Amino acid sequence: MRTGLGVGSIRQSFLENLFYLMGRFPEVATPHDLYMALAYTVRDRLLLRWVNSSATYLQTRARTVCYLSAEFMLGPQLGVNLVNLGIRAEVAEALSELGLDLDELLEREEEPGLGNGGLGRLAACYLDSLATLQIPAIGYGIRYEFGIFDQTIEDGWQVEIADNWLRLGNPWEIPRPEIGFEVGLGGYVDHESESGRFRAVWKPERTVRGVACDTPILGYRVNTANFLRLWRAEAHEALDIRSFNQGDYTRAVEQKVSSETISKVLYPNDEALAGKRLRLSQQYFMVSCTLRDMLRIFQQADHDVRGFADKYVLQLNDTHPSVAVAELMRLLVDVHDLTWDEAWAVTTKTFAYTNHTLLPEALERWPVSLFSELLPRHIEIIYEINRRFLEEVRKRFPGDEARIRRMSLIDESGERSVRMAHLAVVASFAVNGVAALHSELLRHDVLGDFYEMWPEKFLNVTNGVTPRRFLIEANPGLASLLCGRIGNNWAKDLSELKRLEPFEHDPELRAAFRATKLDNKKRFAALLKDRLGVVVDPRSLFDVQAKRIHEYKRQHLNLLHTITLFNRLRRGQTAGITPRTVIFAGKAAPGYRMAKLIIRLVHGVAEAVAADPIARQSLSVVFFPDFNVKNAQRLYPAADLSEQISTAGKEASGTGNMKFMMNGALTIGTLDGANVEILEEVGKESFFLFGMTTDEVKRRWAEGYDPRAIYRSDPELAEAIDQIASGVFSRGDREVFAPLVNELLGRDSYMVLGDYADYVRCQADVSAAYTDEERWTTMALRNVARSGKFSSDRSIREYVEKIWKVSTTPVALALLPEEVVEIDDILPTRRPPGLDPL
Ligand code: NBG
Repeated sequence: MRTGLGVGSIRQSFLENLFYLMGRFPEVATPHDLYMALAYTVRDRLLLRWVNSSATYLQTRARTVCYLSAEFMLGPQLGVNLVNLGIRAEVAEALSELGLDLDELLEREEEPGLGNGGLGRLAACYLDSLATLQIPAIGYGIRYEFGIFDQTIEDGWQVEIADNWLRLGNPWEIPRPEIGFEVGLGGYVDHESESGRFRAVWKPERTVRGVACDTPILGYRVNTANFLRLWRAEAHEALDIRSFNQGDYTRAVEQKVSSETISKVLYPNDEALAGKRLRLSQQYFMVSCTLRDMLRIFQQADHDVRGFADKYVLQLNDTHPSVAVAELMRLLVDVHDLTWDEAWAVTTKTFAYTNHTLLPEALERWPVSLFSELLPRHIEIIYEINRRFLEEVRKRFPGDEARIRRMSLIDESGERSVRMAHLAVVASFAVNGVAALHSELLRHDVLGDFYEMWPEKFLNVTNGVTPRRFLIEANPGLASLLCGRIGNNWAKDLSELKRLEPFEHDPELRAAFRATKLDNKKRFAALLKDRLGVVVDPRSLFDVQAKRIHEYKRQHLNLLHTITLFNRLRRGQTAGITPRTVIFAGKAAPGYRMAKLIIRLVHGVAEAVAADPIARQSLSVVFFPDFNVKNAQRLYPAADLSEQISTAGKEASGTGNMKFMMNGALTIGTLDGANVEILEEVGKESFFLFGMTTDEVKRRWAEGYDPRAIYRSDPELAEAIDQIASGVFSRGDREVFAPLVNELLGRDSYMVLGDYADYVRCQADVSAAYTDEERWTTMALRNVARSGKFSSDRSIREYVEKIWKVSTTPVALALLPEEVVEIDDILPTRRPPGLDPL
């Protein structure tokens, strides 16, 4: 049978799919054919669960979470689906009976990298947890034809390669060509009066069609399969026949191409996006399709849209989808004929907003001119929301015009712009940060005025990550060690990992734990050798910084320490230095010059260290290119030390820190983001803490921070910076790193020099601890045992309780494929005939 979970049934399905879907027989099949046949085999089993989930949701009319996000960094699907279905061993056996190797097929998968970093990966972890916790949910986003670029390195510089992830087809996706919406852009608004009632009619200049592409998302060992619905842009018609008839074929083709451009490419972050018309078009495109799809599904059972917020809660993942506020108002007022007040009541019960950044330059703003040109009706709506909102502010705080200017949805200083975060806060019933410290800073700094006005709206939900992908799939060695000791309940309830603590001193466990880590390190070392030709010592301390390259994350602070070690080794000051492999991984935004320079410097330092016969005995520096989900799964399990060294107050949460911790790495970090909570869980003895606190950072700025004075007073620091400036790491070229040196000695916006001395001090503690194998083992074990809080299951439970108020809706496999033919079986009897399915 096509959905059976036994070895025989899997083997049979695999061969059938190879034959019927790929048109191959085993002897001539390519590795890609084999991968596809296997993916379809697994997908068949997901579909059974998906159909049953949809049926259950329809029947129970379940309240549903819609997670709206411009990014979902899903990563490869085959492996996690095997883990979640619980058939990895069966599949491996079925394949081996055919002479095939599961691991080789897993390697073939191109990952959907539809995100930049933490924010997009968080959305993917949350989908996994929502399904695992059996919560009815839909993820909504954009199906970018090109996701985040692939990174290669040439002469130490990052070179971006287009991520053509769909080239070989995507077996996980089910296109739904009949679920689609025309999305308007540009044009003007007619104001008509219809039997005494004012009515705005938007006459868009052009329309683009958004078509649904669905990916099933299965929970861990449950029957719940939710889905991610991504919108793909299509030209309105294949070709504009009128232009064609007039002989202007090229114009017709151009229009088709420009419409389809909307979902063409994911924007890399950290670039100046404010003026990018295409980016705003993407955001609106995603939002309009999503809201209309939700209304469509809603109206299958209910006719009064005033009840919309009872059926749905819509979580805004950062401000990227926040134009949804204006779009929902437009749909309710202009299309569904609600009054403004009725529509606003629905809107403010529907939305909740998560903020993911404190960096002022990352808070989205759109020039009013661009906004009005692209979305003329929406700017009117935003002005009206603003007018009513500011009236309320004036009532609460009479005479405080400075406050009005600060809080307005429109920034009037300089070029007028729409403040998307303010729009999101005003319309949402809940606003949350992503770690305790971050939420606190939102309340008192970034959104302080709003907190004063509506303290009850503000809350915290600390981020989490899915242990299914980042522990079970990524680190099978550690996972099976854990199962041997404490059973396997932790996979669903990660707080159970603390049951490991009573065994902390058990020599057998400790030895096995160390052996697993060494094994992972050896495997990673082999990968480095294979890919980069670099040889590293698996017994050395694997000191890893893996995340987007950004000045606030301070990869250059790590480099200054590395250079310091290099200099000490060359001088023969070897006392207390433990052999180390310093590993960097991460992408720089293509337009972010300083970040690219930092990558160049990593390579320069790596080269200098490798060339030095003394230093290279105890130090090596590696840049591991193309950090994506697949590579991340290889790297976390091999790490001993996790670098979380952002300037305090800059990193909203971090989630890599949690993935490292789960895999038994110790953190060296500042009191920033979720590091604060990691420290709270593991205690000072199992965490390497250094650096200024948020308050100290503020105070130092206020006192007049002077990086040059620090440079002058610290000879080792001065030596390192002088070497960078004088070409030691650039084969004598004194120009190339000048911008970096000038920034550090000039403004030093992220206080790299201010934290240098304490960081170097702390790294010496790390070396000492690593030399003491028993001490290190205790610390590392404790990190694993206390990582339970950082499961995304815990985060999702908090969202459910504090914000979403949705219920668990278990799914039974009541419908088996042959019965599904009777479509009536899965439809609620109340449902009028002829309506679209979910
Ligand atoms: C990022 C933060 C991280 C955080 C993730 C997920 C953005 C805008 N923010 O610290 O920088 O872990 O969001 O919340 O990408």
